[in-house]
Amino acid sequence: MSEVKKDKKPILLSGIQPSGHLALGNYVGAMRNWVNLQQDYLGIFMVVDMHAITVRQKPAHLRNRCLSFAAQYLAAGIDPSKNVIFMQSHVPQHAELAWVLNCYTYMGELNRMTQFKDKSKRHEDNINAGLYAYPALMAADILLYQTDLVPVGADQKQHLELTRDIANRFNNTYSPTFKVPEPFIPKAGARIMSLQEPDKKMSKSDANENNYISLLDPPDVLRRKIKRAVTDSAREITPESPNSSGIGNLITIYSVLNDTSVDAVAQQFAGQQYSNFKGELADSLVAFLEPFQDRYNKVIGEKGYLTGILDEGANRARYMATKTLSKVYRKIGFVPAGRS
Ligand code: ATP
Ligand code: LTN
Repeated sequence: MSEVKKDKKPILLSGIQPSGHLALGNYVGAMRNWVNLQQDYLGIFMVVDMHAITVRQKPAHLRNRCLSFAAQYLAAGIDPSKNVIFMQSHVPQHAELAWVLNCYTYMGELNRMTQFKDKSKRHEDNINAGLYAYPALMAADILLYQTDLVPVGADQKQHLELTRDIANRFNNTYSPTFKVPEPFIPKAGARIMSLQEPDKKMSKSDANENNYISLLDPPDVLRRKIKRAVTDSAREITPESPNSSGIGNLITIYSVLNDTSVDAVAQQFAGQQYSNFKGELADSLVAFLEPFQDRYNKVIGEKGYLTGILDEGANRARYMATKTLSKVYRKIGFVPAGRS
C-alpha cells in the first residue's frame, strides 16, 4: 500500500544551465525550494546542458561545470535516493519533444520573451536559432514528465506561462496529453540583485565576478564581495532600508539565510551602520556556505559516485519521458516504429 502511495507523489521539476558559476541568486530563487519541497514530491532535477550551448561554451569548461553543478545539487541537500538527477543531454527525448513543440509555438510568442531579448543584447555576435527557440525546449523538459510544480526564480515566470500555453494548445488540438504545470516562485528572494549594479538581477555568468556570490567562493572572497557591495549614500539601517535597491538586496539575502522577514531584519539592525550590518551578513554567508562547500568537496572527489547517480537518473528519466513522447507521436499521427 505504501509503495503505491510513494509512486503517486506529484512531480516537481527544475533545471539550471551549466554556464558561469552557481550563484547565491540561483540558490535562493530555485535550489532552496527544491530542497524544501522534496519531501512531498518526486523531484526531477536536471543540469540543462542543451540550454547552455545557446551561448558559446568552452568544451572542457562545460564538461567540468556540468559535473560540478550536479555535485552542488547534492551538496545543497537534494537526496539522490529520493529524486531523479541527470544531464539533459543524456535523455534524447528532450530534443525530440522540443522539435514537436517548436511546431506548436508561434514566433510572435518567442519574440516577446525577455530572456531572449536580454541575451541577444549580451551576445550580439551569436543570436542563434537555439537561443530563440529555447522556450520550446524548456517546455519539453517540463511536459515530458507530466510535471505538477516548477520551482524557479521570478525571471522564469514568462517561460512557464508559455509552457502552459503550449500544453493547453496541444491538449485542445488533440486530447488531454500533458499535465499543465504550476510555477512555484518564492515570495522572498525570487529576484536577488547584482552586488555592484543592484538594478539588474544577479547572474551567474556575469562578466564581472564582483556582481555575484558564487556558492564556491572562499570566505575571504565572500567577505570582500559583501564589503564592496553598492548601497545608497545613507549610512545607517532604517525601517525604509528594504525599499532601497542596494541595501534592500543585502537585507533580503540576510533574511533568507536567517529564515526571517526583511522587516524583522530592518528592525533588528535599525540605527546600525551599513558596515556593521555587512559584517554580520558576511558571517551568515560564511556560516552557511562552509558546510555546503565541505559536502561539495566530498562529492566532487568521488567521481564514480556522482556519475553513478547521473546514470541511474538518466535511466529513470528516459523511461518516464518515453511514455509521454510515444503518446505525443501517436496523437499527431506518426506511424509507430518497429511494428514489422
Ligand atoms: P546565466 O547568467 O548563466 O544566464 P542565471 O544566473 O540567470 O544564468 P539560470 O540558469 O538562467 O541562471 O537560472 C537557474 C535558476 O535560478 C532559475 O530558476 C532562475 O529563475 C533562478 N535565478 C537566476 N538568477 C536569479 C536571481 N538573481 N534571483 C533569484 N533566482 C534566480
Ligand atoms: N530556462 C531556465 C532553465 C531551465 C528550466 C527548465 C527551469 C531549462 N529547463 C525546466 C525549470 C524547468 C533558466 O534559464 N533559468
